[in-house]
Amino acid sequence: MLIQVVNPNTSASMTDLIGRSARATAGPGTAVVAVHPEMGPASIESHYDEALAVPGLLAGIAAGAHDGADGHVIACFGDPGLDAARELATGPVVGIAEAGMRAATYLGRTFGVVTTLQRTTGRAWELAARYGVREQCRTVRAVEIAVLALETDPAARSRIAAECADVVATEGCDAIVLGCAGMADLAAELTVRVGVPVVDGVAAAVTTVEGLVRMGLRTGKRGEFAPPPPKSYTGVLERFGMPTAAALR
Ligand code: 5HY
Repeated sequence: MLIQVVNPNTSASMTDLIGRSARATAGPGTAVVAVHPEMGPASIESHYDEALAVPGLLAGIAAGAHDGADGHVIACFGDPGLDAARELATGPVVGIAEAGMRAATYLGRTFGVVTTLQRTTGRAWELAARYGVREQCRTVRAVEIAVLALETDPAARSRIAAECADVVATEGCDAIVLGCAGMADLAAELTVRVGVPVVDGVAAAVTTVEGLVRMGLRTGKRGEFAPPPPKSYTGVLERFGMPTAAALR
C-alpha cells in the first residue's frame, strides 16, 4: 500500500519531520511518500495562508493519485482543501485535525487541543463542530509560537509541555490533540510527561487511511465527491480547469 502525506506549506524541513512521524506509524507493507507543493505559503497561520495553500495541495494530491497512491493525508491542522481533495482523489483522504480529534474521542470522554497561534483556534473549534466532536472538545489553547519556530525555538518543547499539563490540571481532559503537524515528533514524550494520551494527528491520519484502504474502502463518488466537472479556468490557475493528474502536474 502507498500513502501520500501532503504538507500543504512549502517548508521542506517540516515535510521531513512529518514524513518521519508517518513512517514510524505506518504498518508493514505500507510505503509513505511525504511531499509539499512548489508553490504556496512557507507556513499556514491564517485564513489567507490556508486559502492560498489549497491549489498547491490539490496539485500534489492529483500527482500522488496519478503515481498510484492508495490514500492521502492532508498534514495541516486546518484540514485545508479536504473536500476538494476528496473530489479529486479516488483513494481516501484524511486530514490530521479530523483524525486527531476522532482518535482522542476513543481515549476518553474529553480532550483539549494545543496549537500554535491564538488566531488559529477559531478554525479548530469550527472543525470540532463539523466533525461532531464539539462536545468532547473542552478547550483549544495556543502557545503563541509560530509554526516554523517550532523547529528553531529552544523553548518551544517545554512551552508546549507546560500548556498540555495545564490543560489536564485545569480542564481535567482525558486526552490532548496536538494542533500542528510541526508538533508530530512531540507526542510520545508528552504522553509520558503529561500523563494522558497526547495525539499526533499525522500518525492518527496515517493509521486511519491504512485502515480504510485495508477494508477496501474509497471516497464515495456518486454525489458530492464525484470528480469536479472540467471547465475553463483563466490566468495562473488555467491548468486547474482540467482537474486531472496530468494537467495539474
Ligand atoms: C499546520 N499550519 O499544521 C498548521 C498549524 C496551525 O503550516 N501546519 C501549518 O498553526 O494552524
